[in-house]
Amino acid sequence: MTAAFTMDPDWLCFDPEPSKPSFVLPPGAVDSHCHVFGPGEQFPYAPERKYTPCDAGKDKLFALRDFLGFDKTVVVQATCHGTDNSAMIDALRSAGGRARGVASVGAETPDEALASMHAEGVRGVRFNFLRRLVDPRPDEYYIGIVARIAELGWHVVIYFEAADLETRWSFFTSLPITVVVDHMGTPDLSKPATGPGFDRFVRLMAEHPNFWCKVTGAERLSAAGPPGYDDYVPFARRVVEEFPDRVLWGTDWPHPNMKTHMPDDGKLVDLVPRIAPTEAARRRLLVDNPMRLYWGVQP
Ligand code: 0GY
Repeated sequence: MTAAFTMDPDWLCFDPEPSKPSFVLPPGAVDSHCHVFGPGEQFPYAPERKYTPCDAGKDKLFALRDFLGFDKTVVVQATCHGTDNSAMIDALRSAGGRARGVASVGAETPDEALASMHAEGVRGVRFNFLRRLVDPRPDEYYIGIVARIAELGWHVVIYFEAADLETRWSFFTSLPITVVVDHMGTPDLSKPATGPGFDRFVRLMAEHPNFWCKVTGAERLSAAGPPGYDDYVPFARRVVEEFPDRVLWGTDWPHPNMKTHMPDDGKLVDLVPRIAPTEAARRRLLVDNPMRLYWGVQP
């Protein structure tokens, strides 16, 4: 018998009818941060999850990809599925080579499973440090996993609260592989983009060339809100300008844990020319960089 799941009472489901973006994405554009949720009856949510979402399966993800004008997607394992990567892998299998994956694995995940995920298109693991999403583990736990995935040439994606950067600095910077930071390290957008808080994050990127940044998360970081998300723009633009070869962008669909509004994904795409004002910068952000990191293709 399959499990039935009821989404959290305050859960906001993704926008079923986003607008067509005014900005036309370049050919070969990659949505480098999105997820699949279930459907729960086919891919049950993990018992240890911290939230139960609305189902948002691969068919809806691929329909959005085509509607917005993306060519490819990077599907990031969501915490509601724990370390059972089946829904994400199923999406990769259905994408005909047009998707790559970032998995969630544990110390108990055997090497054979990692190798098999590699064959399916997984190229990294995500470590989530947000207490509202996962229970914390000691640094050694992550270090052991990194040693194993390094052999596959994978990278690690880290998601953390800006307030934790100082205390985790030496751990993060000791990681001997490529590290991709989600949502610009979650800066406080009410502060200046050139102030000490965000300067610390920019210094992390500047001093550690193995660090990459997803200039994502407008909808979850912004206090200004839709449609312009004006407070997000200077932060993302700064990172794109300073590190043009180490930035990625994605929709973050289906936007887990949005409590105040659900973004229109078309309007999110329209942010791209504001954070990457030149065609060359947009090509790196949307095509060249993800193709290098996820498909091993040099521009
Ligand atoms: C995001 C952000 C969130 C959730 C997850 O895996 C997840 O559950 O990533 C969040 O709640 O901030 O990047 O999708």
